[in-house]
Amino acid sequence: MNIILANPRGFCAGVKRAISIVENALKIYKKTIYVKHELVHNQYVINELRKKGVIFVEKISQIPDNSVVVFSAHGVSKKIVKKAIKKKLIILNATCPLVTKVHKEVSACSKKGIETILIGHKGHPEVEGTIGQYENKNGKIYLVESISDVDNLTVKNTEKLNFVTQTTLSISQTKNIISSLKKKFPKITGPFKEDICYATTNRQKAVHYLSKISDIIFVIGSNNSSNSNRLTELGKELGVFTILINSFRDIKKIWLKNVNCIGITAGASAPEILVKEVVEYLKNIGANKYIEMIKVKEKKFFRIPKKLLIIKKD
Ligand code: 0CM
Ligand code: SF4
Repeated sequence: MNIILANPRGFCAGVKRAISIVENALKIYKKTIYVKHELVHNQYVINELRKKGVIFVEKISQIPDNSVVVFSAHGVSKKIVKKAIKKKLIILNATCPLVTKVHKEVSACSKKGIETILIGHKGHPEVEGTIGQYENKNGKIYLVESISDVDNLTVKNTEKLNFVTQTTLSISQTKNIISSLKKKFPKITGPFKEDICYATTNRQKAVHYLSKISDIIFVIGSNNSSNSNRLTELGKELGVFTILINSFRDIKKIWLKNVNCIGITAGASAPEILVKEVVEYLKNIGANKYIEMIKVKEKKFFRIPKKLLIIKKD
């Protein structure tokens, strides 16, 4: 059995920034750090931060007044920001800048009274945060998840309409939904392609390569992680037995019967340590040493807020 590691895989710039914000906040504020929602959708990351005293809450009302709150990488609605201000919370915003970009677009449309269509998954926190940027009572933001949602959609004014997308969607499915939107509403405006982020795009491309050589693909990630689920879905669509696993502990030996090549990738919120553990486990049960797929260097880096910078002394 050979092991092939996808590249790129794992942590993206937005996740690294979110984790640095919380870790630096722990050092600077020296008091309990509350995080609205899971900072990133990964059980291992959340458990590690819990061990350091971080408290994760779903509602702002669960946080004592004057505390420090971090908004998760997926972003929050304007209503949530107002609630946090009302409680006099110190706000540290770990929303990924690429999500904030979409927020700004929706907010601008809301101000101009341009109705907006969001392509995304109902109930996902990023979708809730993006919908929550549209505050104009005379207009609306509509959520579509599929082509049939587009078919059933009616808007107030087909002449003034914009679309945006969730950042972690399937590239191919989104392309098809956008085509049907453009067919139904020829005047619709929107991003050049979609708002799917660089990390999601690159990890999906890597799964395409991986699928050509793998008999099985392990996607390391948690089950509430949208981008990790999209990688799993893609592997399956490409005809490879693909499974989302939290860690090596989820692997069943029976899956590896008659397997020559094991492909491994990791979602944007899954740390490299989990990849290393999977590789070690597979080597222990007889796999050869791993081969890394041609490396694509991701250069994206997002700065953390200035007030959280820790100056290192020599
Ligand atoms: O959005 P998704 O569920 O993929 O979130 P994640 O925490 O797994 O990945 C990073 C992000 C964002 C936004
Ligand atoms: Fe940002 Fe994309 Fe990472 Fe989400 S997956 S945090 S949008 S870079």
